[in-house]
Amino acid sequence: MNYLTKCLCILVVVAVVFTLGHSETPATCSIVQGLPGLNGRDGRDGAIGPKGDPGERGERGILGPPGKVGPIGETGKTGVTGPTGNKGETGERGVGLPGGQGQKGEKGSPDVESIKKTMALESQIASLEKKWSWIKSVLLFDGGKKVGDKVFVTNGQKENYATAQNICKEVGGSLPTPRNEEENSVLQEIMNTKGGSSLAYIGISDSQEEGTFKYVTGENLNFTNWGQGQPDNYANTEDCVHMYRDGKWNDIPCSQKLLVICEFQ
Ligand code: MBG
Ligand code: CA
Repeated sequence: MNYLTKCLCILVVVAVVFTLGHSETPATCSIVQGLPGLNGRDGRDGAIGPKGDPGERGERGILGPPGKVGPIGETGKTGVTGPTGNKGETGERGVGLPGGQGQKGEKGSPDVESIKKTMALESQIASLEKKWSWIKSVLLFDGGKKVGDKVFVTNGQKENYATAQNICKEVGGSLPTPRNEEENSVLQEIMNTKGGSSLAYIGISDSQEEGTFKYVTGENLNFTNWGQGQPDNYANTEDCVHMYRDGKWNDIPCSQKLLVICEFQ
């Protein structure tokens, strides 16, 4: 149907409708065109089309549960040495061993004061030596006997060993200790000339240890002049030593009262 025809039909219809609305007689028309029918039902689905392009990637899902623990891996290689650690705390104070003896120092140069002191001491020593020499002369004048640097003197008393020892000590001497033949002879001489009939003690005993005779100084004997068969510790009572007229030695009881002879050195 062309455009013109369409317009014409529309006009006709409009006229008919208008006429029907104002006249009881239905109008007639040689060309009658029906009204358009109602819309038909939806057609059937078409055939499945070709697969479309993949859609855009969806958002990331929530984190799934952790998987099973895998097997232990191989031991890794030793890593590089790490940086040096911080300095540790100071340890407790140690106790050191005593150090060795140092080397001998160099000889110092004496100062004036030291020289003066030394000179004063030398002067004092010289003075004392002079005095000692004078005292020895007096001792000899009074019957003392000199041998080497020592002098034997008797006071003429007769005492037991302990008392005789104390008497000698109190005047700065000791009981006589003959250390060689010469000293023994000089002691023998003073005993025989100044002791009357009395024999004299020697500063030797084995009071500390039976059988071991020592000088009163505690020293071991470096010379002996025992008489025949002596010392015998007769009756187990003899710890002190005296001299016979012939200069030989014998052990006797310390309680015996004998001539006191002292030695000074
Ligand atoms: C004496 C001694 C004495 C003791 C005695 C033994 C005849 O000398 O003085 O000490 O040894 O002999 O017989
Ligand atoms: Ca004896």
